[in-house]
Amino acid sequence: MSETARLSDAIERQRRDEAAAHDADFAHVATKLARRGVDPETIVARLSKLRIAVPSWALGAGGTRFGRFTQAGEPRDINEKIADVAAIEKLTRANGEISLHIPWDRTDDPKGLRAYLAESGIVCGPINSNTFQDGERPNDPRASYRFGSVSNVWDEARARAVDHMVGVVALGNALGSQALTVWLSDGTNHPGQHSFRGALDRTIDSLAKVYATLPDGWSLYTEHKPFEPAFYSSVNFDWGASLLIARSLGPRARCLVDLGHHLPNANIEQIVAMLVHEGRLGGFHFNDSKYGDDDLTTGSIQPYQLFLICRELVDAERDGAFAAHAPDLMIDASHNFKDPIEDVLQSTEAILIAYAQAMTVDAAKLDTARAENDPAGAQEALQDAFRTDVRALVREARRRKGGALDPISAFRLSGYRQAVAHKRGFQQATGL
Ligand SMILES: [Mn+2]
Repeated sequence: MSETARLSDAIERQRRDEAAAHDADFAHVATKLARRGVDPETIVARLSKLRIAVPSWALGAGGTRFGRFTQAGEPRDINEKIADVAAIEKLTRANGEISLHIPWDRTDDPKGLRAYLAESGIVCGPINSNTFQDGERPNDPRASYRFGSVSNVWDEARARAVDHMVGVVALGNALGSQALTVWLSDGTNHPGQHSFRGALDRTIDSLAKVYATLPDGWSLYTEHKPFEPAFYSSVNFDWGASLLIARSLGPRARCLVDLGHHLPNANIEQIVAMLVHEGRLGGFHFNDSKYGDDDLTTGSIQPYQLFLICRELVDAERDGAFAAHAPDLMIDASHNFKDPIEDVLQSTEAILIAYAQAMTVDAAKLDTARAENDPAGAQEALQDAFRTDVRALVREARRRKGGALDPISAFRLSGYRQAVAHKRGFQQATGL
């Protein structure tokens, strides 16, 4: 039996066996929400339109600088990565998009890759340019990214980084993508190493050259991060720097929020609200963290923070703030112990649940509490929604689109991993 047939079979079996329990759960939550004046059908309809991109680099096991443990059946090339995304999409009906990373996913045959994407029912989401992993260039040290890429004081390194990004835009365009995500490792380890203002100027100047080549309909996302790999200063270190860069480039430059790219206790939902306010929220890299850029499963550590972020999105959508550009939703995680597909399924489920919960907030109650300066009332409105078990709404949205009621158990039931492990063995994909 093919892997696709295995998945279909497991999805069907599960839908049959769990139909009665699901129907009862759905009726229960629908009744509860009706009492709050919330229409469950509106939520199901909205959930069924959400699309969460899977990063190509999250389909193999991640690792740390202390080592990496390969798992059986990891994808060996870009086609096998796309096959895994298609499997995830079959289960969830919410992940029909892949985010590529160049050069990890470099191809000499963009036409063939585009055809394979189309055949697999997967679209090419925002594409990432990597200007942080070139190693040394013994014959051309001034073109190395060792001391930065677009912010480097040496012209050769900046030109090389700009050329790479322009090439990534061209490749992305050939594949049907509409956005370039720029995360820079540029920064310093030592006070005084470079001029903060000079580095910002050079960064804006370089990125302007990339921005000028963006095809129609494209966006450029700037992704901030406070530290790592630079441990004293990063050039694009927070949402303020990211917004400065985006504003300097033009209206199609927007800021991308990676949840793990903040100092501990940063109020990320407020950062999201500020970027919405400025019309510059480009998209998200969803993950979760305890200490730093931990890249853990979305919603596994701070589900309330995820809910509060989604509430800002629901609020912004209600106010028409996304008329010009709706943020791209992407997962950016790395898992050292879990099956990578199961991790993506869990992250997707967490985002859908948080989004559904955010939609169940009694908006009138919250508005009244704010108008009356009633913080306890505001908390009640939010936490009443956060504590509502909305999983049946998420399952119903998936059921109507032909997906699995419970993606992880259907995935396990299908034997997909064992089947691909038999073919792929223990080979490591490129990437993290
Ligand atoms: Mn990221």
